[in-house]
Amino acid sequence: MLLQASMIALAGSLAGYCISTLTRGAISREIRARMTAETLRQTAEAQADQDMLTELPNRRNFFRRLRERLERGRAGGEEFVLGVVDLDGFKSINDSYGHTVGDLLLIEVAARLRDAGGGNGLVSRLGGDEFAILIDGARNDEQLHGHGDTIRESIASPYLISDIEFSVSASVGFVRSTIADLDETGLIERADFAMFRAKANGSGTVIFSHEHEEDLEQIGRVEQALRSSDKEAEMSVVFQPQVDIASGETTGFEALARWNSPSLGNVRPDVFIAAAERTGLIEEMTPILLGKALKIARDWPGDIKLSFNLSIRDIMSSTAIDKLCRIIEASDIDPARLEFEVTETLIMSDFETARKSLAKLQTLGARVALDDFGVGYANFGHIDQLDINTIKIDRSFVTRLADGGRTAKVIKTMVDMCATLGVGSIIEGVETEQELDVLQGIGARKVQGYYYSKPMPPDEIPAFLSRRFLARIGGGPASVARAV
Ligand code: G
Ligand code: G
Ligand code: MN
Repeated sequence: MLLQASMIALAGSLAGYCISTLTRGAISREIRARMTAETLRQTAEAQADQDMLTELPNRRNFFRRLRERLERGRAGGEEFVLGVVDLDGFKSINDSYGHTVGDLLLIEVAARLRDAGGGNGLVSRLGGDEFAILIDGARNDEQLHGHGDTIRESIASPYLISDIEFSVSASVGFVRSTIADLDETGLIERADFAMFRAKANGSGTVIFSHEHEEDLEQIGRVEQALRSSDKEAEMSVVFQPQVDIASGETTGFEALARWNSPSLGNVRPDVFIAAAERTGLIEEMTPILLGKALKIARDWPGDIKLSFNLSIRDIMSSTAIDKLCRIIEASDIDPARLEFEVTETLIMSDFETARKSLAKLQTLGARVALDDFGVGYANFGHIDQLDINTIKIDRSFVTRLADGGRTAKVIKTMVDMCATLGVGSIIEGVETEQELDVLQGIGARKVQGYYYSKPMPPDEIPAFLSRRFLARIGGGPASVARAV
């Protein structure tokens, strides 16, 4: 199934490439004429309040009108609803068919939004593929969901551009002007937040609520504490073993970040890592965490490897990746013992930059792993294009083993495919003996999960390694030599 899916993905991108090359010529001629007129208009409109591409009111204009509406509201005027509409899947059309097609699509989206926005709705372009609407008057949840559906349906019907059919979908976030006493930035932020929620859970339309306000406050507290944190003192790394199922031997550990904040206590890693990415503080954090992990791993037996997670910002800037390379070089660790984990989603945001950064790590001798494989694109083509060394099969597969079905076969297909490609595989999230038995049965190689150990502090590692060694050889004096 997976094989088939990845072949379809490959064939799809190939076909897309051919079509886009053929049509690009025709489209660019069409657009060139448009451009000449456009250039003339641009000068005239440079100071104007209009978005030049879609001819909708632009961001600046929208913010001004929003401010006016808020002031009127405060003076006892009518309440209103702010909506933010963001396209899903626009970037991939832009990337594979060119910006010309992207531009034509945006023009059409704008026209549809103008119609669907409703008679009294002011529609504007905030930038990129993000639009805003202002709807006068009070609306209940049901009405807003209905309005969101109308907008999304109008955007979702196919687009015909130079005889090719395209489709995109949209996510919508609404916020009522009465939610709190906010300025225009605060209100847009909340509509954006609702829109991102809609995008993340695939629900289409989300209305900003008081619970969302609490989430925002929590996020604000984490970001604030992170800004003023002493990362060197407050952050640490714990380690989870990776085990070879056949021999039962620990082959390495994955480093996982922990943050004990003096004001917030222990903050969940997914929460503070997301906050660090949003605020850009990850650029300061990753070198500190990597430094700590390397220093600890230096004391391990020479055959034990270290895996380390990287974020999007770590590999999207050459300054950031160069800094990490220097830290690796300055450590006493053989880079061949290091593996850096990145996710596919992260790589796809800018494939070429990601490829260059990962190649820098590999030039040093380090390895690269694709983390959480199978939940995102699951494109086996990426393994080749990026020269990936290891695939980490997402733990959701092991979780689904209990349901029976074909999950075991899907895992086996992935493991076998990795073996054929000469790529390592690690199955994540193994929690029970039963799961381990199934995995052993299908010829899985390496696993990671609570069954062997939860992430542990560094001082527990020597005892863990010697215990596992004793278990393997059945105890005895020889094992003591290995116990560090
Ligand atoms: O430990 P766990 O709850 O520990 O980790 C949650 C998430 O945070 C995982 O997706 C993991 O990949 C990520 N993560 C853990 N440590 C780090 C780190 O040092 N850097 C980055 N970028 N991500 C990390
Ligand atoms: O995204 P990444 O694979 O880096 O995430 C590692 C995360 O998985 C960490 O949060 C770690 O604590 C968690 N984890 C590791 N083993 C298991 C397991 O067996 N079960 C569950 N539920 N989580 C696990
Ligand atoms: Mn990981």
